[in-house]
Amino acid sequence: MHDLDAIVNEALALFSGIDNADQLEQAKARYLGRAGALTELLKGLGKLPPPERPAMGSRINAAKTQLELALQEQREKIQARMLDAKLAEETLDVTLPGRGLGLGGLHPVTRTMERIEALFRSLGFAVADGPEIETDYYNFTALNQPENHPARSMHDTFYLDDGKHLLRTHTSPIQIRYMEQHRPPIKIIAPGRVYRVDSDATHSPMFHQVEGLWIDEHITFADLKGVLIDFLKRFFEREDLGVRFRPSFFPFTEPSAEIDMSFGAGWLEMGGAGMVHPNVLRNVAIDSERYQGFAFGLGPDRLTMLRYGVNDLRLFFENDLRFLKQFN
Ligand code: 2NL
Repeated sequence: MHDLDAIVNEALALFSGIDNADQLEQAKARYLGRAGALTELLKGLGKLPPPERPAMGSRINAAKTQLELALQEQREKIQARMLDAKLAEETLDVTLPGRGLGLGGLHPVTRTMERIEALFRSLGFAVADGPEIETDYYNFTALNQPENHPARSMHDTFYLDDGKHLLRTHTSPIQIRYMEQHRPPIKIIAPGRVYRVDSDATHSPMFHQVEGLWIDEHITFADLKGVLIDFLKRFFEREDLGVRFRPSFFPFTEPSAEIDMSFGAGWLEMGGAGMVHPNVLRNVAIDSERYQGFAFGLGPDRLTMLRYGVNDLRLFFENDLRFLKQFN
């Protein structure tokens, strides 16, 4: 029957030209739907002479099956094309380098602080801590610093508005507090931030200090020298390092000395030290006839500048990543 072949050929041609799933289903309806061309043919079977009906019926059913198969094939083609397009659009180059984890690093002064703590721990020192906001008593009075000492002036020290508190100007108050709470032997370092009214290429209003204290029945100036020379040699990894103790004065030590280190042609001041003044021991109720010891103060910012060759202290506190990245 020409009619049937024509319909099938027309449908096959139509289906194969469609690349959209919705349009394909609409096209299907035109042949296999309720009022579709093949459906109409089936409905017309009754008008044929009875002997012709079975053969025509099976031909129409075969045509239906053929169209269903063609439709399924076209559906799969459309789906495959859509998947290809999607994959092309969402291309991922797995060979590109990763974005990295964006890890941070330790500040150079923090590295120095940790190094100082590790070195003194290896010499048997414990590490003590305390508040940055202090009272006049712990910062000055307990340290035998006279009432009229220039360091106490508002010109040199940051005072809080309450008139009672100040920002500690050294970490000595940590050690006073520790001595109030512990009896000798006492062997500690006190690292931390300190504050003074001062600001230029070599002074920052906030800077760092590490003080140390060793009190026992028989600690002498020789112990002071031994500990500090050993520390400086190990910190700078220089066995031939020159260290010099130059007579000086601090209200809280007697005798007192500045600690110098040979650097190239000359000497550089690294900190101060001395035997703890008997008045300071008396203030924390330690028997100064039975016990004695030494104390020292070092500048970790200065130590960091020398170790890494940094010439301006302010670079440490500007937090410019171009600077900080060089240490990690
Ligand atoms: C310096 C000088 C020094 C001390 C700090 C101290 C602490 C107590 C008792 C006695 Cl609790 N002394 N500390 C002693 C001598 C010097 O620091 O130039 N620091 C950067």
